[in-house]
Amino acid sequence: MSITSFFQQSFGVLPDIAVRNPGRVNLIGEHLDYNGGAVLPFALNKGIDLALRRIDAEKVRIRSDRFETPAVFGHGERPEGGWARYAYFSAELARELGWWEGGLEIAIMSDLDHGSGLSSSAALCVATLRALRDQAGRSESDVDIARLARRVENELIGMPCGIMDQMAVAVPRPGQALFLDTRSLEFETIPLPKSHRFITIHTGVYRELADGRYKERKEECDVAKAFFGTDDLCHLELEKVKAAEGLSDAVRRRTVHCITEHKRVVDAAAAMSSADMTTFGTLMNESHASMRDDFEMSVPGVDAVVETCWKAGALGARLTGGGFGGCVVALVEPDKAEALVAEVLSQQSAAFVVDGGVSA
Ligand code: GAF
Repeated sequence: MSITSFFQQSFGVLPDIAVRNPGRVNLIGEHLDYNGGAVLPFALNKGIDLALRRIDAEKVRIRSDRFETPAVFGHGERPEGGWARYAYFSAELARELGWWEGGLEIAIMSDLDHGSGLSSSAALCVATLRALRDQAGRSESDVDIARLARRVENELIGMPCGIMDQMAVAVPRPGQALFLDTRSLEFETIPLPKSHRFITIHTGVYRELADGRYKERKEECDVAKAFFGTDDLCHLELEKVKAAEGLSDAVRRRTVHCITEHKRVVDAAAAMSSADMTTFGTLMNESHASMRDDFEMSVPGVDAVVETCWKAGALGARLTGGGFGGCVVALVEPDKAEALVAEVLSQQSAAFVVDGGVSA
């Protein structure tokens, strides 16, 4: 069913506007987007469709094809849970900015599983803001939209994330990677190579405690920032960090990850631009080791999937996203893809493929 038909089925009229927004997978550069580093996510073919219409009643009514019960909010509410609050808070921020008044009907269709680590929440915030921007005929850029979507997460949802996910779902087209400097928001888009496939596999390890542990890592990075007197851990000198006295071992290792991971991202973007996918894969593997040992954001179930990918002939495989569960992304030659997937699924009964990695 199209999003327009779903809207009509839900609310009995046609929408004013409909938009589609992709999800993302990060290829390399984890937990760098609040530490001054570069990241390299790509936009998926899967995503969120959203349609909306302005109404007179001062209500925001939201329907999703994923949930039976519609959500209805008045203005100024602070819902503490639930999928619909991402769209609601984004709409409320846009209302405070003067983009619309009255009420809204919003319909959402998604082929991104919520909680699968493909940035469904960033995609929902960006889609809502984009639809409201376009409907109001405003001139904010996609980068402005990404900044606002991050404000929704930080200020209204209470998730202290960086800006990678919002930029990754707002800027590149599906099949493009985004080489992003998270300090300046300067970016370059790089087409994914046609010669290889990036396969995204959910490990079956769900990230129930992820938000708490994400915050814990962020706080450790804040300790390092205070210690070194900088907001930018990624550009510190490695030797200076290793030799610094008075820093706890854990905080030192978090900082080491930021420095080495940032360099890997820069090298990986260069490798992808020059079609050197062997080097790219090696950097992915080194990234996983750094996330496992220095940033300590992996868990045994994730390591097991990554190791199975390595054994099954992946050029590279690593945890992707916020960590403590979620997805693994593997780089493979197309003729090895099927066997790799079969091997992972036979070893890990809870794992499943979320994106088969059709090249650009
Ligand atoms: C989550 C966050 F939302 C991002 O900002 C980023 O920090 C990522 O984890 C880790 O790289 O997706």
